[in-house]
Formats: sequence, C-alpha cells, structure tokens
Amino acid sequence: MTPKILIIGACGQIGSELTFKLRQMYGDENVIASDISYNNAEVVNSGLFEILDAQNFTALKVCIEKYNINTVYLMAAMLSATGEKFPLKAWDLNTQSLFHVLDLAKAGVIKKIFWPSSIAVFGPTTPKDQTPQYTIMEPSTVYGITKQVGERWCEYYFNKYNVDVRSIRYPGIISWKTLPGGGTTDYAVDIYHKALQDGHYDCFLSENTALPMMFMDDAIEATVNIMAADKEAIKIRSSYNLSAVSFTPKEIAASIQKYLPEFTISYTPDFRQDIADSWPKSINDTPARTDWNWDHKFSLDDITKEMLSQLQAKYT
Ligand code: AKB
Repeated sequence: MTPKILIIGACGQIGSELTFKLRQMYGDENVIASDISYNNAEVVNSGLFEILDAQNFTALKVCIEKYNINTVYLMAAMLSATGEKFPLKAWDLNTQSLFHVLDLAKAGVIKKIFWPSSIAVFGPTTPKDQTPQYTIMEPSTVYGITKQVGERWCEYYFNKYNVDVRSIRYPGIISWKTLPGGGTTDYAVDIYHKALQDGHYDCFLSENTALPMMFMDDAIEATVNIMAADKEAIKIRSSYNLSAVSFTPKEIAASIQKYLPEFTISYTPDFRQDIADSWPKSINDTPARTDWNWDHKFSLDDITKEMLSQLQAKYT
C-alpha cells in the first residue's frame, strides 16, 4: 500500500518535523499537512496544506475523501501544562479527535493510524526508575488521563475491529526547528534558547527533577519505524514505552556549560513541578527494542552540541 498520508496538527513541534520527513520519504504529493490555523509558515509553504479542526468529524471525513487518504498521523493535542489550565478543553480535543480517526478506520475509510501517547500516562504510584511497559498507571493530570484512556481505546479498536493503530509513549522531545507549547518538559528546549540569548535561564522545575527526554531526530525515527514495521511485529496495541536519555535541570545546565562556560541557571519551581514529580524519572523500553528494533542515537551531550550549533546559526 503506497501511503497517502494526512498529518493532523502538522504545525506543532513534532507534527512539523514529521511532515518534512514524510514528504522526503513518500513525496510531496502523498503527504497532506493540516492544522487548525496557519501558524507555521515553513510547513504551510512546503506542500499541500489544509485548515482542519480535528474535532470536526465531517470536515475530517471530507478532507480524507478529497485526497484518498489511507494513513493518518494524529498529532493534535493539548499538552500537560495547558491541560491543567483548560481541563475540559483538553479532554474534548484529545479524546474526540482520537475517536474520529478510530471510527474512520473501523468504517474502512482509512487503513492505518499513528497516535502518540506520553510518559504522562504514568502517575505518582508508578515505580519511578526504569518504569516498565506494564505497571501501575494512575495519571494525575488531565493530559495523562486522556492519554491513558486513549491507549485503552486504541487497544480495544484493534482487538474488536482490527484497526491498525500504532502508538508510542513520547518522553519530553527536544528540538530546534519548532518550539514546543504547553508541556512540562518544555524547559529542556527553552534552556538552550535562553543560554544563547541571555546566558542565563530561570528554570520552572527544581534542580534535581529527573525526567525522560529524547532528541527530535530519534523521536521521528521511532515514529516512522513503528509505522513501517510489519503488522505482526506490533504486539502492543495500547502504546510502547520509548526511552533515550534521562536528566535533571542541573545536568542539562552542566552539559551546556561545557560549550558555554559562562552560562548560569536559577530555579523557581511553579505548578509544573507537581506534574513533573508525578512522572517517571527513566523508562524501560525493552518491548519496543525487541519488537520493532527501536534504538536511540543521541546522548545528552550530542543533543546539547546539536541544539547550540543549530540555534546559533538560526540566531545569527
Ligand atoms: C508534556 O510535557 O506535556 C509533553 C509530554 C511529556 O507528553 N512533552
């Protein structure tokens, strides 16, 4: 099956880079980017683009039929920090959009779905170190609740209706092209911008808060690889744990200081500290590595080197 792809939420942090990668892999004519507004000029001008509200079932169906779409990447979501400010909006966006694509697949209109889950499915009662694939999951954020519920529905639609839906639990994603928005792990991107602009960063998490993180290139690689894998290889139809690096604000600051010795950091934890404290410190992703050969490439120092050089070029 030649993929004819629709990306929903293509202007966002992961959606934008996924759009560029999928266009490279499958050709511009086979990848339709969509978002609720024109808020990323690079994406909008890079190929076919549609304005699309992921919560509008009719508009979604019309778009899918217009382009004969067979594969959907549903990247639109409200993340953890914004979700705590707008709980019902987060619930509606994150769950309705998923039901829409699952139902279109159940009806045979589309054949394959990628839907991202998150480390936010875990909660304060989950074992924090090397969190296993199967463990206690009692998320305490609205975002985490929507992701956990979503995982259950993905598995249900696969078991009952043979819907080919694939998912990974993203950790915090670090990238230089597009800024993240509304997440708890966003500090690990902001810090590089501020290091170059001001030489100082005031972190909204405390110095020893360890969280699982990953460089964008690894996250994109994982996403396209799980989608390219044979159907039989995908044994987990809720969502796969995925891991790369794990570090604290103090450790990322030390990594930056290797390149910018004058850089300083201070700590003013806010409401996001509670969210971070409820999440794992590190993740065990053995099933992803076994089932579809996942492997990460970027260490913390690799990420720092790449972030600082790319952002430096962007700023100058
Ligand atoms: C967030 O911080 O909300 C996201 C996530 C870990 O899913 N980056």
